[in-house]
Amino acid sequence: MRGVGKTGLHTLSNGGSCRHSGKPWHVVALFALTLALWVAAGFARADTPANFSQGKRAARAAHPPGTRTLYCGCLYDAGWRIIPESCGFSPERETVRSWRVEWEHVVPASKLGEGRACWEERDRFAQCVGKSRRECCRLVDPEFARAEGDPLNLRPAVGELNAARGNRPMGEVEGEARRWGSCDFETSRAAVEPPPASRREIALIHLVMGNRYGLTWPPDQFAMLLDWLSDEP
Ligand SMILES: [Ca+2]
Repeated sequence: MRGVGKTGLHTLSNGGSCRHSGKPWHVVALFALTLALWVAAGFARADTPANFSQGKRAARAAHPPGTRTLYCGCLYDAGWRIIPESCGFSPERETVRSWRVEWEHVVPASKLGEGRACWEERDRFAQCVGKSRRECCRLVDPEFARAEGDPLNLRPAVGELNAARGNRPMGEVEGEARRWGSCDFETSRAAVEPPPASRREIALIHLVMGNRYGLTWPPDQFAMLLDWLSDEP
């Protein structure tokens, strides 16, 4: 934004010379204002990630090593590798995803795609032949691409837990099974249950994303999100 101010001032300071060319001052001022707004709009666009790759870059900057993963509260090192002793995580089935930080869509990509032509009627788009629904939406629907890359919705997660979550909604799961060491993260066929410490943030993200991209929630899920919102942070 500093650049915008500079440009605006610079343009205004040139107003004097413009006056010599016969333009009334308010035309010059209006031009300067328009230019400043145009530059500001350019800055705003540059700051808003347009897709998932740009969004991940912004998310990495917002959650550097030293912060904790969303579902298990694990720390990670400068190489974005999970430090298991920091959270009591132990993999259920060790793979490369067990130890790496991934950028989890708190509101799943399938929810962002739901109801869009690119998601529901992929065969209407020539560019989408042979592509998945998600790939198709990235190609033909810039709003989907922005939603998929919105850093607000991206949080660091243990890759294995990201995989276990899939695209299921958040919910409350019967019992207190512990599949991953002492991680308080439960799954069922219908839902996943995040730890109490993350619920308020997760609820907020759902509500803001809903507002930003016109998403709606089934009444029982909406009631649960409101309930989580009133949880202590
Ligand atoms: Ca439970």
